[in-house]
Amino acid sequence: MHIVYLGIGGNIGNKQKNFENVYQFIENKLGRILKASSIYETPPWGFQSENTFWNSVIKIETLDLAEKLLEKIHLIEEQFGRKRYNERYSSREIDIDILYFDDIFIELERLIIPHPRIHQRKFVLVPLNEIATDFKHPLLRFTTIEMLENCMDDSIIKKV
Ligand code: PH2
Ligand code: MG
Ligand code: MG
Repeated sequence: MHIVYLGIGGNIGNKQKNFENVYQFIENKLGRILKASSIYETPPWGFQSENTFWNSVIKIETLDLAEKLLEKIHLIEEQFGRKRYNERYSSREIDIDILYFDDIFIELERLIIPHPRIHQRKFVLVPLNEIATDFKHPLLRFTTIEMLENCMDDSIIKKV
């Protein structure tokens, strides 16, 4: 079994309904959810949009290897109506990002683990800190709480 932390986000469509459904999709297709953070309302990070995000972080166990997991994640995102565009960031119904996969390090063209921007984003660190405060980033060697305390992101993050 592999232990994986996933970041979940979405800022368009029916966020309430999408978040109600996405956990069941994850359990059916990816693996058992061991922990789930609260859901937070967060301002768009890195791009402009009128639509605020909902974000959460979960911990799952899975038998899949990372690339297989990513393929399955893309299928789930598509089922929520997600379209992929060329822009760097755009609004989306559901985005599922692999934050950590055990304590491995992968750098492929379309998949980098640990996710390269965990430490810059409060919308990841705040929910991650709820379920994995002492987890040590395998490359940066900082725990979640240490990264949160040093994070320059001034976004206002509040529980839904
Ligand atoms: N995801 C992004 C870019 N910006 N901002 C927030 N608040 N939440 C996100 O999930 C998010 C974002 C790229 O995936
Ligand atoms: Mg993302
Ligand atoms: Mg993504």
